[in-house]
Amino acid sequence: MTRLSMPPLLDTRATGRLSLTAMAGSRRFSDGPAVATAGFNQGYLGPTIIVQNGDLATEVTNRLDEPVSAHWHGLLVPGEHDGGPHLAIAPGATWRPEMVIAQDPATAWYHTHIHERTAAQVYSGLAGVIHVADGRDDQRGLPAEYGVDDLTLVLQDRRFDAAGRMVYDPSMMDIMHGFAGNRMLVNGQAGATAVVPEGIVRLRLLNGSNARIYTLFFDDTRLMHLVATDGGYLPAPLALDVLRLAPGERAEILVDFAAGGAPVLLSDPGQPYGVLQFEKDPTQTARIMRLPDQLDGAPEDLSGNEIRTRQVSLDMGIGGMMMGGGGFAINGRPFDMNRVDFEVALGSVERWHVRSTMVAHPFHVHGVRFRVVSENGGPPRPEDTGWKDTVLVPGEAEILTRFDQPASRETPLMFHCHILEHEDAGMMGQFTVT
Ligand SMILES: [Cu+2]
Repeated sequence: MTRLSMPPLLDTRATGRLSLTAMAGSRRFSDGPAVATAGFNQGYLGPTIIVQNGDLATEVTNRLDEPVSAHWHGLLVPGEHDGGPHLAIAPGATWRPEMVIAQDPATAWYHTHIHERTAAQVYSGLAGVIHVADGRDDQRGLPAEYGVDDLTLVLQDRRFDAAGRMVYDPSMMDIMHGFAGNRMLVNGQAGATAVVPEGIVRLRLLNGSNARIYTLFFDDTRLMHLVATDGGYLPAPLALDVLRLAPGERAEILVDFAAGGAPVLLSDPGQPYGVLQFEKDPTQTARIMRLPDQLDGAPEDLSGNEIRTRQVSLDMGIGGMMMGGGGFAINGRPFDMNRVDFEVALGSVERWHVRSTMVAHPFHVHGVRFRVVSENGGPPRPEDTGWKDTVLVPGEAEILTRFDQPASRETPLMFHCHILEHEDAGMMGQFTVT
């Protein structure tokens, strides 16, 4: 049995400083030959960064031979610190945003975001997890010991060829559907087992896949108690037997391992496949033995405060094709670095009506957290009832958000499909906040 390991911790709380270096690596996944990879501060993926509210003096150095960026997906920071495609770091250069963190505790993440290169670069390993912590999880009754009862799990499917080599060679069909793998990696490891104490364990799940949507469940039907969505805690744990997680989304769940055997986390109830095997360590006493009754207060209800409604059509195929480009577009227009699509008033609340074409697209907005007010005309799924920054739009969804982070024409904020092949092909737009 190979024990699943966590990404190394990079705790910024004592220093207020964050230093990352994008670098090339080489890695063998299970028994295959070594392949070229990339990572932050290591050869594949990056450390788990812990931040708290306050100043964060950041430097990101690029030691690769092509431009990369560091987008903080889920951090509420202005456009000039967001790390989107306008903030490319040239080979050999260092980017130094003086950031201020001011938000509720959450599981966020970071990844490169260079237009037309995001899919390949993230696939190669340029991604990692961020914990925004406020030091109050003991009071909430939440497990918080990293790698012991608080596991960070980066879910990524990867494609391996017959020789066991990890490959990224998207065909036209792969771009249409998003690039899917034939093997699951968790924290960059294939076939590893997560060892847990016999009690309540917190799983911070990140869907860091390019395109795969997971519908997670346990083989022994044990429940997953959702405690946090992308942007923060729910008011109270929400018991789920299945949990859907689209690319870019995070979910924090509590799982009770006190009773029963060694469960397997699976995906897709119709055609199940294994995501992660668990094993209990009976010598380890769990710190938390019961679920908390309450977490933080209810997320703010923004309804009635919106000053305008916008339509966002996620176009592909015929609809997008008529407007030129490869058919991938938003509101008929493929992404253009030099075009600002929306101008939003700083501090205002807007309702965005988002519509998917052809397939369900995961929709992400930078620099905000939003509430989902409806999905296909009905109430949102349980997974979408908290603060979100990415939501899977099966047909249509309405979101409400307040725009509190400024963004200029030089460094606007992005909104896009988080199927990375779609994003790179043009299903992205940008907005200013002034
Ligand atoms: Cu898409």
